[in-house]
Amino acid sequence: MMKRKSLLLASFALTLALTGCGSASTSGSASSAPSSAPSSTPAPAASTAPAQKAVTLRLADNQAADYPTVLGDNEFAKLVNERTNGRITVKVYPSAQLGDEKSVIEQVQLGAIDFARINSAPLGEFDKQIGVFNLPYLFSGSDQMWKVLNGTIGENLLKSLESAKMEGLTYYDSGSRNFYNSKHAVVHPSDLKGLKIRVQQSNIFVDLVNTLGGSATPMAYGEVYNALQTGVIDGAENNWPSYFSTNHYKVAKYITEDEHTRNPEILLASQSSWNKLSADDQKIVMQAAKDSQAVQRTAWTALEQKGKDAAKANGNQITVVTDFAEWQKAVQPLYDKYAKDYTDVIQQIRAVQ
Ligand code: GTR
Repeated sequence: MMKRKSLLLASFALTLALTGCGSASTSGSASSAPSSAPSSTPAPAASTAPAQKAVTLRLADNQAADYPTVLGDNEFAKLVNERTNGRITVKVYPSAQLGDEKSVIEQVQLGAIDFARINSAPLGEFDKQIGVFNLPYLFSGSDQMWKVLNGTIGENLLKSLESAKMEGLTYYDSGSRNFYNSKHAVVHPSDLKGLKIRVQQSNIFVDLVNTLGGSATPMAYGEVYNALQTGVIDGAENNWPSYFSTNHYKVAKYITEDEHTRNPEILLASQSSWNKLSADDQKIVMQAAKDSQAVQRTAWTALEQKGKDAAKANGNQITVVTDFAEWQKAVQPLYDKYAKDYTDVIQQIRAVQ
């Protein structure tokens, strides 16, 4: 009796798997949405196996359609499609169409969104280890950062996202972040005193601005332009491409190249969607993500220059920092508070030359 029952159950499960109706996920109700459910068909055994079902997976990005990260996403989608002979389609949704970053992370955790390109700053609220990127002046420069990101340390940090139900695929460039405002030039850290500065939804960034004497206001990216324009905030902080492409440079004309953080962008998958892919498809997707990095980085370098040129042409006042020591000293309280969580990884990062 028992035996018969378990046989029946086994054959039911097999039918589900073969028709693609089963769900390998244990974690989210939302994973049943047809557009986000990848095929869970096991690797077919030659001729008797049915063809694997075609699936469309969704990728969220909060940047505009022509922004470097979205160009990277598109390259990733193209490579996945080509390398699966059209079986897996990745549909890219730019411009925060699927929600702001915090809400996209939550949807990814539930399996309602399959892929996302997210900045590492808000991700740090969900996965403590990845939060190491929020420490100011962590890297000595762009080249050193890329050695770290594309080496073992970077790979381990991508892996750490598994503890937050995500699968890190690759990094995209995000340059360095700088303060800008509509009031006056910021030459020294103390010039930030009294300025109301928008930050990402990240506690350490709140601490950063408050430590420097400003008043931090966490806010979703899409709301910043209006808040600057109406004077709800005095300033914000971001890299050159974002300052330019959002038109913040038109309403906050004082920018200081203090380069306080380098928060890489991360292309990631929902663990629930990931687990439904066959091992072969996981390999294809992972490699496509890594291969898409080059396109993103080339577009990045071009837009950094374009952004600077546009700010100059607009008559913006650009303060170039030559003495980073005073900025590093000013942010020391953040190390006193947070570095103990990251002692080993900070040491490893700094050892990379
Ligand atoms: C950008 C990043 C976005 C978002 C934004 C922000 O540099 O690409 O994903 O995090 O910063 O400041 O909210």
